[in-house]
Amino acid sequence: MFYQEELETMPREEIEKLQLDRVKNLVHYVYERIPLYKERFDEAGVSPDDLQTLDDLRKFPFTVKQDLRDSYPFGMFAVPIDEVARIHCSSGTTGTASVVGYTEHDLDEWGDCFARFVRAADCGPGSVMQVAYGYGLFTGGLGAHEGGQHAGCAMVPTSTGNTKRQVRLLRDFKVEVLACTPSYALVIADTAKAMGIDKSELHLKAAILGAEPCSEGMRKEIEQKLDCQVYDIYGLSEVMGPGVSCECGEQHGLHVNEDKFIIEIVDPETFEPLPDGQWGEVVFTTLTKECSPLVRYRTRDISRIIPGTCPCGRTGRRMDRIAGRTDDMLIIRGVNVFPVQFAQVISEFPEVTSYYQIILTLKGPLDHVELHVETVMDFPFDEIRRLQDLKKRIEAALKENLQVAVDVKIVEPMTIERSEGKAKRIIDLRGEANA
Ligand code: DLL
Repeated sequence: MFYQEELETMPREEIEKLQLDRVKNLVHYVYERIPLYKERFDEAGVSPDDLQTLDDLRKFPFTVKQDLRDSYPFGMFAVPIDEVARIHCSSGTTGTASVVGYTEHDLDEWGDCFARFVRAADCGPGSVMQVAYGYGLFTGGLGAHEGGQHAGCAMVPTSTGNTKRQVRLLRDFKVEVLACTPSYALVIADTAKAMGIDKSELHLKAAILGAEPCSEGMRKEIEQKLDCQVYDIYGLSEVMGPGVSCECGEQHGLHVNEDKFIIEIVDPETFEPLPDGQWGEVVFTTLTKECSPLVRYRTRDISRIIPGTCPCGRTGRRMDRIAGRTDDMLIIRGVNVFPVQFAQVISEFPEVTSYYQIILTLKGPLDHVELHVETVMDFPFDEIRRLQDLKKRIEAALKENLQVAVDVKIVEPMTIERSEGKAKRIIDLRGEANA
């Protein structure tokens, strides 16, 4: 099902023509309205008039998170405050937050972006949609809410928390579409089971999950436990919020809303653009945003463009699921690994749950990595031999798949912290040892 079929299935040449028209306007718009861009373009020796083809965008400098922080709070707003309808902040836990503003028009476009994927999940008028992302400065709650509303759903704004009530409402309201983080979806599924509510009592068709990585194993587990299809949705506050891209029913890559964003993949070290198919850092340029437009924003997320077209008919190119963030990458004895790769390995072991934590410490000059995994309820935790055997097998699988030596610690069921929002997977204690 489409929401804006003409835009979603627009032939490539037309999308590119639309992008070119819009990006030409954008570079003039930001040059005239945002001092930082004027300064940066002048420094780089480029003028808005230098943008004549889409490839010319490469001549323009990148924007990074620090630019937003340095402009705190409203230095990068392109409109006066009386035109701002809403303000969100990034979820960053350290440093100054980056502040993002939206005009009424920006909010409307955001709702459209998300609504396309509610419809892609075959939900719309007649569907009840429960939003268990946090409502507030985080863009998940209100972003999904507006998206569902645009798609015509009856909205249930539960926000996070009170998980038993979430489960009861899912059942009683015959909710068809759930929006939350993958880790919270799992908590909801496990809570339903603990409450004795069988998945057959729920009416879920779709779960639109994002804001954090979800391994294929975790997706399957959620689909199986909630008996619905899981759609991976991506976005980030700086660029808009959820709905920059999302999967369709094919579950093979996330269609970028290319009428509203230009995606580039660049080499994370040289920042040179990479061809389709190659993994690198994702960079976005916003094409229609009025309040907080961005030129070539470096996201630090790692993905690639999946070559080829999608059988669903959507022509927006697909980005692959996020493999990690450049700042999340662990270098373990010289080998680069992303936390989500651990998740993929442990999902092969039915004896353990999807909850895990990576503890980083220093042993002398070297990084030491401990992976905590939790056994499922019916695993005989008292049988030392079985525990040791399991530990050995997981360690061997990690060694084989990721080429890294990891110390696996198996912990009792329900001891790893549950998350209602983004799960905290990495505990880095290396700084503390130095302090
Ligand atoms: O997490 C927006 C969002 C809300 C997206 C709800 C999807 C659903 P931030 O808090 O600014 O915004 O965090 C953005 O989260 O750069 C990625 O590293 C990560 N992220 C978001 N979606 C995904 C995803 C929201 N589907 C940062 N898979 C991004 C993996 C994701 N990582």
